[in-house]
Amino acid sequence: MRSAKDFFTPLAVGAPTPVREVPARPSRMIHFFDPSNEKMAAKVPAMVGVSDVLLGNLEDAVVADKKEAARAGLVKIAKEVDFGEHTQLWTRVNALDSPWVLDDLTTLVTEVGDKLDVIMVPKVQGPEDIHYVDRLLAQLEAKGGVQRPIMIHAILETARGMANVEEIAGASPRMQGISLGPADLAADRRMKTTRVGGGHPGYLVRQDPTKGADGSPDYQGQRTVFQQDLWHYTIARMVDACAMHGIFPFYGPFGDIKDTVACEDQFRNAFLLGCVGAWSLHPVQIEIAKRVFSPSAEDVAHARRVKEAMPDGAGAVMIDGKMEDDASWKQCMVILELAERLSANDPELAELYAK
Ligand code: 1VU
Ligand code: MG
Repeated sequence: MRSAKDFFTPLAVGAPTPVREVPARPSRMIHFFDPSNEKMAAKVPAMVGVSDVLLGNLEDAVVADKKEAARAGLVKIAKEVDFGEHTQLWTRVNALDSPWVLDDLTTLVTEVGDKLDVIMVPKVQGPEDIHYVDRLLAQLEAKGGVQRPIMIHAILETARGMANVEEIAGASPRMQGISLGPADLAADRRMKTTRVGGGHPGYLVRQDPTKGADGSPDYQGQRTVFQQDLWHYTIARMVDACAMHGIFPFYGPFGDIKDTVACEDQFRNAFLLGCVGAWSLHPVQIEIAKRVFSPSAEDVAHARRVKEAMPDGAGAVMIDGKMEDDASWKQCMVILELAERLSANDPELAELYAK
């Protein structure tokens, strides 16, 4: 890690100065599209203003003989589409050990660097991966005359990356956030699942047996089972690492596109634990993420009541039979800040929260 003294010094002469605070732009959904898929690419202009983030994916899900078409397609889209004030353009480049990533970074940064907000780097193993991309981006930004620093988003999808998550989060002032990549992580950990995110019916706890007529446990009797969350530990640890370094945590993909109910549950668990958004793989998931990662009108109204009752956030008051104090006031401020940030971009939410 660089010394504190030179942490914010550009890593190449002529590169833009790194930011001291990560831009907190609404990023409730990172919507993935394959720029080599003409149908998907054609839908991008209409998704501006609908999705907070549009991400041109170059990595997994794009087959090897489409890698160059995807890269070229993304350059074309970045040049031709006006993403406006409210939608960010991100990309996911190929993995650092792949033959494509150098061309991905070189082409994108020098040709459309000023249009790109964030570069998502997959399969990050440790801070050394971020240091490599950090220096390379600075060199390319200088070469391409890019005016503002492009941020880095790491995907947490290896056991080693997980073990190094705190160091990854703090590896560079370019770090914007981290996403949990449950499918690759499950494989790398040798978990015995075959899904892309979400729960598993086999991961459960079971109620104790009731007693039979003779007083002994009835092991074969009816017992309630509770499905547990496979991802709780991972998300919670990622959230702490991100919060500690002032960057943003995200849940990743939910592969069962038709199961919008379970997708909403997975997204909400992530939201409640501190994530700011999730990936959307299909247009149907954009609305789910928008709903889940925007605080509810009830929570916003409650937070306002607490703020009105304790304007300076000190002391203790009773509201609806519950004690509110400095700590619950701080939670309310988190909700209110998010509501204000989202309403600034979204008149419907502004109206909802004004009621
Ligand atoms: O109505 P049309 O035929 O004109 O269009 C289809 C389809 O092309 C379009 N569509 C999309 N448009 C923009 N962005 C998208 N992500 C997107 N997905 C589909 O919508 C219309 C209806 O589509 P559909 O319901 O018939 O769905 P398909 O069977 O065409 O596609 C489903 C999949 C899941 C294959 C598709 O949505 C997709 O490829 N999504 C992105 C997958 C991805 O990016 N995977 C990598 C990230 S996940 C990861 O790395 C770990 C597992
Ligand atoms: Mg992956």
